[in-house]
Amino acid sequence: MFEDLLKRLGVGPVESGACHVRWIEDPGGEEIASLNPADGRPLGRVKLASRAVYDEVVGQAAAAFANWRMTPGPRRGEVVRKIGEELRKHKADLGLLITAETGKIRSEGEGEVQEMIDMADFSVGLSRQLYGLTIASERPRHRMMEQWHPLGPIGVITAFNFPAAVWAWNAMVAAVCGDAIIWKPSPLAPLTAVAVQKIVARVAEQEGFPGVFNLCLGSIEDVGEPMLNDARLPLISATGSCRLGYHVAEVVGRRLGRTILELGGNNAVIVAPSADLDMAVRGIAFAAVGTAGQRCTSARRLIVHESLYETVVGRLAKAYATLPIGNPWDDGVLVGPLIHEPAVEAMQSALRRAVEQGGEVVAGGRRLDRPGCFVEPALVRAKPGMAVVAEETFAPILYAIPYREIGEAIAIQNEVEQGLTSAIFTRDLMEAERFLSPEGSDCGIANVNIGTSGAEIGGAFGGEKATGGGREAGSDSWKAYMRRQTCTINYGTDLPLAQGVRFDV
Ligand code: UN1
Repeated sequence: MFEDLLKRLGVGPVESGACHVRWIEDPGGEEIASLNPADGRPLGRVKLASRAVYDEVVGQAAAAFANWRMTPGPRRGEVVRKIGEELRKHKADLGLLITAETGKIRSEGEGEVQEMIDMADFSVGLSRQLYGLTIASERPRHRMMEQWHPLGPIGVITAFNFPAAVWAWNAMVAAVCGDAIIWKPSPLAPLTAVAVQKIVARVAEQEGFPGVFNLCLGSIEDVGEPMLNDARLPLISATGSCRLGYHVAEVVGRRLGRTILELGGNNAVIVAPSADLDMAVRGIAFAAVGTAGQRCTSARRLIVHESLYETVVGRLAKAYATLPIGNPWDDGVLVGPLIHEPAVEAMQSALRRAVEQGGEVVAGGRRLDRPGCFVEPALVRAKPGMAVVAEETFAPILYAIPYREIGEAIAIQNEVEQGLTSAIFTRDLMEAERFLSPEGSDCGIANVNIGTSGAEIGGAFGGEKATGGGREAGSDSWKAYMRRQTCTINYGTDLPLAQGVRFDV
């Protein structure tokens, strides 16, 4: 069954992980297997790029950029529109591949492809809206304007948990902005990257723009580090852990390159006394156990008003007890496996520490006795100040903390080092507005009566503090993929200087 799926996507049993104007048959690096986290069996194999092939890919991308940057924006948008059309045709198959490789359930696998399609559509519109400004000049017969130019070939580093959508957030926007893209995907989801690249490279070639979209799957030594140090790449957009982000910021910063960082989250949901509890419980459950807690937006902390604490914890514990955990391909399953063994171990270790620090596991937490990386999502009663609660464990653990008044809830919500997403369930207008005010949530995303995960692409996505500060996808995130130029034009016959300075020679 799986072989047929790969065949329909044009992916062979052993694939190359490197593509520029054409696929590089032998990219020179070692061969890795992609494992199905639901049973540990290999889904396919991919050959990594060597250091020399990395250099070749960037060289080709730079050459393609020289032509692409002079192609009108709306024409670039047309190429992206065709990519969106192809993604639509392959939505079901790509969704299944994402499910097989990451373990996310089928509707989430397809949802991720939808997110790519949405990004293509958004970017097509954007391709006619890369607006600059006209600025009033202080000098007579002068015109000032601000315009936006393509930036260059850029590096995009993505994580396993959204192996396709996060690439699309970056690549679809960057492409209409006139950049060429070099994609370094996660080695934990290489087949999804190969399948997406097959589609995109085909369209780009048919449209006469090979080399705009490039793939370079490789090790940290051969591809990752060279990419960060490569002065040919003015921008590196990286998604992953805070640890990764500190390193990327430091290395790219040393050469004064730009970064867009989308790192960890330790996201909280506040449940206030006036909350609609049915809605809150559903919203929390999706945010905490959806994608088996492996979204950067997953809810990891629950801050509940003391008057509702027992009720909310009780209702969630009941919901957790009947969660359908199993093969993500099967209908009705809501929780698939974790990505690999180290994730299972990290979860078990965090739960052990939680108990040592005075927490109590009230639901779930065990590993299932079957092949694959299956765990029961865990709900933990926690006390304020427990050290483990401040950590982002990339697994379904939800720590429930009581609070007395809203100011205290907001302070708890803000006390972690990350600042990605946040949510409050309340029907009290003043409380909701306080949460959204400058003294409210300190996160890049703040929701009212919605959980922490599942953002739409129309908004700018990203967070503050140790989340890295980058913004991707909608709104005016495109500006990070372009360079701004301020131009002043003198159409007079005099040469007046700004600020009234006189310099007569
Ligand atoms: C991520 O986990 O890296 O808001 C991104 C969400 C998704 C994206 C998550 N649209 O949950």
